[in-house]
Amino acid sequence: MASFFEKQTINKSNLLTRRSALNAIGAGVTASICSSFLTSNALATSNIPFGVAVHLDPFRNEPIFRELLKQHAGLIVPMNALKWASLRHTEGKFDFGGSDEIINFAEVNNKPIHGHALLWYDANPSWIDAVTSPPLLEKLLIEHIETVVGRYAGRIATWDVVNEVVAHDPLTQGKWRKGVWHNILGPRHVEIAFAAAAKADPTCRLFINDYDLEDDSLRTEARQRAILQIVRRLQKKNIPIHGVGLQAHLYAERRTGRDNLIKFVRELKSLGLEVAVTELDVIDWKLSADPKVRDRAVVATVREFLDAITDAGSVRNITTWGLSDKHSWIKDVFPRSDSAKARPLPFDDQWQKKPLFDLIKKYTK
Ligand code: 9MR
Repeated sequence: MASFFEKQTINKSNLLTRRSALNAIGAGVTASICSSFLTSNALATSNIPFGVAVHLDPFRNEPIFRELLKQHAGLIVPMNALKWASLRHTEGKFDFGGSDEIINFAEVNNKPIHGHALLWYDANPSWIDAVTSPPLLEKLLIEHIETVVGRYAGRIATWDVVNEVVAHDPLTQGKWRKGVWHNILGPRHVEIAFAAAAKADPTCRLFINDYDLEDDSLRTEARQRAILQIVRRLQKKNIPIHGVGLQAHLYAERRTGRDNLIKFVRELKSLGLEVAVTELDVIDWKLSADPKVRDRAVVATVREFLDAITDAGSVRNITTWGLSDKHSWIKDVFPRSDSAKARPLPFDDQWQKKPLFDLIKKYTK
């Protein structure tokens, strides 16, 4: 996704000491420094489900993936199968083939399901991106949400109702993400989507989901503020919203903005919201090639983040965006300059456990 390439340039300077320490870890000095970031609170929080986003191709074609899901996943998220691009190839028809496969598997294996996503600026069929009439787009959005949420009502426990509606950089681009929904419907698109989802399944927990809410930049603080404004506005209008999903596509070269993050999460909780980690993985494109060095740096990055988020209060689930490096989006969107393979996820490309898996198991049940 192009926006992920936009670079973060503004960092606070007051965390240089910790940043230097972690840079040293990234350079392969030792992982032991990281243990100072561990808190007993984090490690005692072992009732958090470990969620896994499921990509349809390996789910269908690699039996080991289904086995590992049965063994380890405490929550299943269809990675792409519930997006408009998968469900709505043509205007008149819904194609639930892929989503049904994953959801049936989750149900047979007693795994709760998180739905992703009812509204996103990306992964839309071209016919929806071409709509220019506000009443028509509103009608199509409501019909879509009623049909999709209605089909899985009582079966999908939580939904990402809106995904990435905040601009990549609100400091320079304004608050909202540009795309068909905002361009045609304005800020109301968020209210329309939440109201429709609540009506279609009043028992479902409804989330707003976004990325870059975790690091220590001014841009991230602006993104956090934008999310808080959206939440407050929905609440003021009595439109249900129950949670915020932090995607947590973490960059190994960035640091968690621990203080900002804790403040942000506590503010959300004071508004009555839940917080979930929804798309965890680590972008390792700038780390040295040595897999051991990289795995240590990936663990350090995730540990710093999970310590902060679990210290801030309860977390609904911790979900990784896939299970094996083999099928991660990171290698395509953040290609390395050498020939080494990206290692963003808990299992390697041979489906072998990596140190990241052991770390995540310390925080999850
Ligand atoms: O990982 C997903 C990839 O397989 C899809 O091709 C892509 C477009 O549908 O979406 C990726 O998932 C994105 C998620 O839906 C929202 N946050 C960013 C994820 C990575 O781009």
